Amino acid sequence: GVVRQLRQISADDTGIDIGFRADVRAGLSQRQKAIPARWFYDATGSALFEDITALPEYYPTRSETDLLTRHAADMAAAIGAGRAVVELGSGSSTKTPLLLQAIAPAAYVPVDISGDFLRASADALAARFPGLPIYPVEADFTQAVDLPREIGALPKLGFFPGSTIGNMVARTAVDLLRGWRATLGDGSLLLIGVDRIKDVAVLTRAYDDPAGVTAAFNLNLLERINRELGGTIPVENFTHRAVWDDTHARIEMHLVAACDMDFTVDGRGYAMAKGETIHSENSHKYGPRDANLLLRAGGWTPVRTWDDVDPAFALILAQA
Ligand code: AVJ
Repeated sequence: GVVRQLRQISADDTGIDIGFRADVRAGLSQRQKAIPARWFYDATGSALFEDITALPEYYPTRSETDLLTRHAADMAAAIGAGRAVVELGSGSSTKTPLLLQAIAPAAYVPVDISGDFLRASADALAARFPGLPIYPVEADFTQAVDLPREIGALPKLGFFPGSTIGNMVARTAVDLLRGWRATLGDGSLLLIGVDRIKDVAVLTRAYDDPAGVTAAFNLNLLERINRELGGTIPVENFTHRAVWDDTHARIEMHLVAACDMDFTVDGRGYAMAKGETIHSENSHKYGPRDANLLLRAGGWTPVRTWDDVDPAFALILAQA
């Protein structure tokens, strides 16, 4: 394949820096401190997430890969050939070859906030799929993304694997789905991965693994703040916590202060008391009706669901 020039659309380096700074400043000033999960993914965070996907306890990647492998022919029949596949938050694109191989697309557009990862994975895919035009776009997929003009006339398939939608509260998820409905246009399809509600012990282990990889992933957010925003956060005084919140049907990750402390970020002072937390991630889980309702609210009609049962995870195909 041919990798066309990398496009930076909604976010240049300065934009990302300004967004990070603003989110950290606002988030640390709240009563319940909170930082949006998208800031996990600097180079170190993206690499740590790849390590997470290889953990025996982190089932979503295995379950989803399984579904893509077992139902490839069925998915290909439902999706059809000749579409432009637009992958939202492509990361290292490990599941993408399975999809591309199955459906014979006309073009591939990986969209990711991390330019380095994007470049490396686009190059790897180009080698594997000769003749497939690849148009990488470096952008924050939660913002409006302009698609490359070259794929304008093609029917689109949005691909949003990994249950990344679960990072968003319902209102934000609906806004995002509606935005993609507008961007991808009439006649488009969306293939989206959603993690199911399941046994709390299975869920909790997936987000608090004994090897401590998820803890390192969570703590890297503080390291990143120190590195990029000149922070003085004593990272060694924080611990990782992952808990199931049944009311919201989500795993919450927090960074817990192990003692009273003061620190500065970007010249501003903050204080935390022992036991106080920074809420760093939500990972919502969905029953079948929950997921379908969310998609409908976002302007998409579910047409097919492929369910894995052990541990439960689903890929849903929806049409615009
Ligand atoms: C990339 C958002 C799907 O919520 O399961 C993994 C991120 N956080 N372990 C998830 C994550 C902790 C992951 N998503």
